[in-house]
Amino acid sequence: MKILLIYPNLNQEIIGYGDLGAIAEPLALEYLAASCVDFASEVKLLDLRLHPDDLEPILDNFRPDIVALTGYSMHVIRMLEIARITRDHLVQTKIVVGGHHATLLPEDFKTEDIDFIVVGEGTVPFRALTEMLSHEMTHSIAGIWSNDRGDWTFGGNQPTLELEKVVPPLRSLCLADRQHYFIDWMKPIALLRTTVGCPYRCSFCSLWKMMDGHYYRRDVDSVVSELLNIEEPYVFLVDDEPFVNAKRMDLLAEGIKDSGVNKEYFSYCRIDTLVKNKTTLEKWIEIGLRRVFLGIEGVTTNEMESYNKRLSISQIEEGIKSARALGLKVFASFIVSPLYTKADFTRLSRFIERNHIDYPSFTILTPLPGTDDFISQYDLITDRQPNGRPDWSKWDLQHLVVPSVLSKTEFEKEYQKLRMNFRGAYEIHQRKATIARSTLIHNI
Ligand code: B12
Ligand code: SF4
Repeated sequence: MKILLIYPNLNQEIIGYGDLGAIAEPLALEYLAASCVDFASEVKLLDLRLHPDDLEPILDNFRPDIVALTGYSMHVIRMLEIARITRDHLVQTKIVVGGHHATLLPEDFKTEDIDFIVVGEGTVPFRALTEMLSHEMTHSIAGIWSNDRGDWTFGGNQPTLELEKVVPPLRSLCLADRQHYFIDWMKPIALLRTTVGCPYRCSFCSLWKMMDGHYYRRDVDSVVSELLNIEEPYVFLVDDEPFVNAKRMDLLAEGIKDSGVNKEYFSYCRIDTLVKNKTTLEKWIEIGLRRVFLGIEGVTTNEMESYNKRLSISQIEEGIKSARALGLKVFASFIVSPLYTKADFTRLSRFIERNHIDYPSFTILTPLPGTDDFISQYDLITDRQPNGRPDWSKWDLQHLVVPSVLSKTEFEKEYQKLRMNFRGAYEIHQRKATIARSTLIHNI
C-alpha cells in the first residue's frame, strides 16, 4: 500500500503575514504518516509549496494507492483541483481529505473525485482507513464520510481524543525540505504541538468549536522527548493557547531546561495570561522564548465585546508594556472589520503608534467556517464560485468577502494604507526574511 500525502500550494504563500510570510512544516501530514506507517509499504510527502511542478510526475512515477490531502479553507478549490488531477491520472487511487475545512464543512468535498472525508483529528481514523484499505475491506469508520458512488455515509463521531496515544509526527519524511521551512526570519523552523483546543470562546474563532470547547494537554515528558528529536534551532508552538495553564508551562520549562535542549521559541499567548503569569513567561524566556503572537484583535471596548475576547483595552496596553519589559518581540495581530469607517482605520493606526508596537499584523474579519458569524453572514457573502458556494480562495483573511461600510475600493485603499503605514516596522526584519525567501525561490 503506497501512500502519498500532499500539502497544497497557492500563490498567497509568501505574501500573507505582516508582509513577510511563512512556509512552515506540514505537521498534520507528518502526524498522519506516523499513524499509518505500519500498513504502508511506502509513504511519501509532497509539499507543493516547495515543489509546485511535482504533482503529475510523482503521481505517474510513484503511483500511490492512497492520496491524502490537507488544507485550510483557502486551499479548498486547489484541493479539489488536485483530487481531479489525481483521478485523471490514477482511476483506482483512493483520495482522502481532512483538516479544518473538511471537519467544519465536509459538504465542500462531496464530489466524485473524493472517496473519504475525515472529520476532526486525523490520526486514529486515518490509521483505521489505511488498515481497512490494505485488507481490501469496506466498513464504516468513526470520523469518516465515505463515498459509495455518490452516496455519502458518515461513520459517526470520533470518541474523545486521547492525545497521549497520538504517536509523534514522522519528521524524517521531509528531511530534504526541512531546511526551507520558515516563519519570517525564523529559519529553519519546526512546529510543535503540546496542547489542542482552547478554553476561550472568541466569536470570530473556530478553534474552540473544532474541539467542542475542550482543552487537551500532552504530558511534559512526551513533549520534551519530542523536542529532543527536533533538529531545527527555531520552534513555533502551534498550541492555540499554551500559557493558559501556568503550572504546566512551568513544569514544561523546567523539563526543557533539564534536558539541555537549546532552541528559540515563538508562541501564541493571550495578553491576560501574559500579564497574569509573568514568572512563567520569565522561565520560558530563560529557556529560549523570544517572540509572542498576541491576538490583540480590537482597540475599542465595543470591538472586544463583540468578539467576546474577554480582554479590556487597559489589559492590552499593560500586556504590551509587560512583553516589552520582558524583552519579548511582539507579533501583534489586529482584526480589521468590514464595518470600519475611515475614523476606525485612523484610530487603529494611532493605537499602534501610541503603544509602540514593533510588529503589527492585520487580517480582515472573515466569517470562518465553524463560527456563528459564518452562519449568520452566509447569505451576505459576496465572492462565490459558479456553483454558488463561497469562493474559498478568498478565505486567507486578506480579502473582503462580505459587504463593508466603506465602498469596497475605499476599504481596500484604507487597508493597504494601513499596511503601508507600518512598513517601516517590518524593515528591521526584512533583510533576514528576504534571505529566507530568496533561498527558497532559488531552491524550488
Ligand atoms: C501553525 C499555523 C500557522 C503558521 C504556519 C502556517 C503554514 N501553513 O505554514 C502561520 C502562523 C504562519 C499561519 C498562517 C496562517 N494561518 Co494558520 N494556523 C496555524 C495553526 C496554529 C496550527 C496548524 C497546525 O499545524 N496544527 C497542528 C496539526 C497537527 O493540526 P491540524 O492541521 O489541525 O491537523 C490535524 C487534523 O486537522 C487532521 N487533518 C489535517 N489535515 C488532514 C488531512 C487528512 C487527509 C486527514 C485524514 C486528516 C487531516 O489531522 C491532523 C492531525 O491530527 C492553526 C490553528 C490550529 N489549532 O490548528 C492555524 C490555522 C490553520 N490558520 C489559519 C489561517 C486562516 C491562517 C492564515 C490564512 C491567516 C492570515 N492570513 O493571517 C495564514 C495563512 C498562511 C499560509 N499561507 O499558509 C486558520 C485556518 C482556518 C480555516 N478554516 O481556513 C487556523 C485554523 C486558525 C484559525 N484562525 O482558525 N498559520
Ligand atoms: S482567538 Fe485565541 S483565545 Fe480566542 S477562542 Fe480562538 S484560540 Fe482561544
